Amino acid sequence: MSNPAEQAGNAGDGGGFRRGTLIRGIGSFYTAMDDDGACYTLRCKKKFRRLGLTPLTGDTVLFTPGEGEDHGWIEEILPRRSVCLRPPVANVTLLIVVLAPVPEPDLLLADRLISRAAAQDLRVLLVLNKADLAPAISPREAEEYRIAGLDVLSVSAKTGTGLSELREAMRGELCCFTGQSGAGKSTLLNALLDLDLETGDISRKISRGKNTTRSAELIVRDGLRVMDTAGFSLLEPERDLPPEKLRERWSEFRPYEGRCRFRECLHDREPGCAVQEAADLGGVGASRLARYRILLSEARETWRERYD
Ligand SMILES: Nc1nc2c(ncn2[C@@H]2O[C@H](COP(=O)(O)OP(=O)(O)O)[C@@H](O)[C@H]2O)c(=O)[nH]1
Ligand SMILES: [Mg+2]
Ligand SMILES: [Zn+2]
Repeated sequence: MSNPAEQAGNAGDGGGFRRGTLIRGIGSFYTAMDDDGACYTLRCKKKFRRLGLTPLTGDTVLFTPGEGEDHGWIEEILPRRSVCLRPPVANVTLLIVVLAPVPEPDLLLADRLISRAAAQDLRVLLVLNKADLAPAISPREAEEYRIAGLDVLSVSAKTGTGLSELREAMRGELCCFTGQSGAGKSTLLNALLDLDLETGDISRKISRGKNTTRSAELIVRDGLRVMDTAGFSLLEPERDLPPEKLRERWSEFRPYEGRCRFRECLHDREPGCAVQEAADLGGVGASRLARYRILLSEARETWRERYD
């Protein structure tokens, strides 16, 4: 059996190594926080470059602390639970997709994000912010997401409605907020973690350049762990996704897989499609299925053009 400590060659007392989570990296310097909240400045041993390994914010590492003013050393990077490339962060367990009545929700973007999360085996929480104004999506749309296995939570960063439930849902997870610009992610983080992130349109315009180049930072506060990932909304097409893999990411299709007339059915209007039948009867969300088909045709196109 390979438990992480043994893998690092320091079974027993830990071989003198300490264990921590990387909360930021600037240049070749990293900051690790241990379980007691103490922070250490570390550098990365050369062997990691040989192994092609770059430490990421969110990594659990074993390290040797520095003495006095000196920095310490990252000795081992423990196996990752998940890896995101944009921004580069490790070990996120819960993706929080924020929607709001304004700007008008882009459910195709939401489903794209949910699809990426499913590929990484991340849980997704759908947060409907600005409940003080109006519901972000219709009850029917919310039900479709529940059928897809997502938790859906109505909140208002402005009035505080639903924030204690949101905190509960975040406890024990390494969370990453995502969603359209203007949905209220920064306002929510400020309310949840007592932060002072810039919000609103004007400050966003001014600070955009700065924010998009800054690396992700892990905020640990009040028992919550959240990636502060300004500029996370960019999504590039996945060039290495075979179109027939996409359906595996729609968990509500699962009970019907294998029941279509054609074994290779992609649930794209083929005759005798069990997923289409389920959608007609309400067992699968019809608008989720419609958006799946849009993303499927996109995946087919990207796949065709992948060597261009
Ligand atoms: N009415 C209302 N406005 C909100 C709420 N949350 C955020 N906002 C406003 O929505 C705008 C965008 O918020 P911001 O946090 O910058 O969005 P971000 O781009 O997702 O980080 C700001 O003007 C906020 O004051 C809310 O719960 N209710
Ligand atoms: Mg923001
Ligand atoms: Zn089918």
